[in-house]
Amino acid sequence: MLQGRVVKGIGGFYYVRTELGLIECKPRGIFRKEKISPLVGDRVKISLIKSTGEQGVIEEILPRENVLIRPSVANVDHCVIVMSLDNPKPDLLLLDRLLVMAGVSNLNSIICINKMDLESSGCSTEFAETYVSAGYRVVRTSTKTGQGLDDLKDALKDRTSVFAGLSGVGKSSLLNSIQPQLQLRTGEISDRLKRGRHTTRHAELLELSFGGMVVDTPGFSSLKLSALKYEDIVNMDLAAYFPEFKVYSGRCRFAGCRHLKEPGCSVKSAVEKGRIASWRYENYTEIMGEIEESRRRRYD
Ligand SMILES: Nc1nc2c(ncn2[C@@H]2O[C@H](COP(=O)(O)OP(=O)(O)O)[C@@H](O)[C@H]2O)c(=O)[nH]1
Ligand SMILES: [Mg+2]
Ligand SMILES: [Zn+2]
Repeated sequence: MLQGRVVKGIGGFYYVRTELGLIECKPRGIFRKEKISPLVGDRVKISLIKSTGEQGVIEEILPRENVLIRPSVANVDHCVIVMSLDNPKPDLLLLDRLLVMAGVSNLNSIICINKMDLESSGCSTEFAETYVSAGYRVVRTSTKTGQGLDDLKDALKDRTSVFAGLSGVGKSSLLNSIQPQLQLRTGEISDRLKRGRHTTRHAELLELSFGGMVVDTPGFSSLKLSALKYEDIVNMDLAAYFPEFKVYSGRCRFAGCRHLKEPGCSVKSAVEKGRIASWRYENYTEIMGEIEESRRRRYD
């Protein structure tokens, strides 16, 4: 049997990239009976239909490493969270929220600070260093000057990537810059308009010429993962998604310290001493509140 990867699905057909090229497939009937459908990104085993040799049947879906709901795609290696220095200004709460969401799902994140050509004060340095020392890969790019595009390519190479970030930060422009053939539309408010018209957007995996795949819906700002919900994070565990808290959290006076109002909290004193960036801590408390709020809504 031939192995391949589903790169798109249209009207009940799935297009599977194999060593023999792109093959149009139908899923086996058993999948429908069991209410399982293949997803873009699935690794599958297919058999060829002898009469044509160009069509196939999906016989087996290999176990999924993860599944994103929005966009609907399986087996993503990492999430590229894009923000811009200006137009729009960085939304650090959104960034930290996305980092938590991705972390909870065992999805790596890289942070891309775009529109570096708009930098005047060197303000991106402190910002970048904070995330680098927390253990994230940070690339700084500009589609106008070409800065950092090789770094970004290097981060995308041989992986399956999904882009996230506010509309207007330059996600489509970045993809076009590293692969001009993509010709994605840029500078539009079309994401919202499209959604308003209820146009169904099927995710598609685009192949990068230098190796790697990227999900073609670079227009959403929230990640949704099927297996886990935001409110499933146990309060205490949220700190695990703020890697730079770790060296301090073991030294809090109370085991199970949530680093909020507890006395003798080492995380809080690290914030006071400037060893943890204050916005990271503020976002931690904000996200903690959001988790509690959504849990309350669920159980009330
Ligand atoms: N100054 C500057 N503008 C950029 C850069 N990258 C993208 N833009 C502009 O930002 C706007 C939004 O870009 P787009 O790629 O559509 O953003 P998306 O909504 O995240 O896909 C467009 O007008 C782009 O020309 C950059 O590096 N520097
Ligand atoms: Mg776009
Ligand atoms: Zn503490």
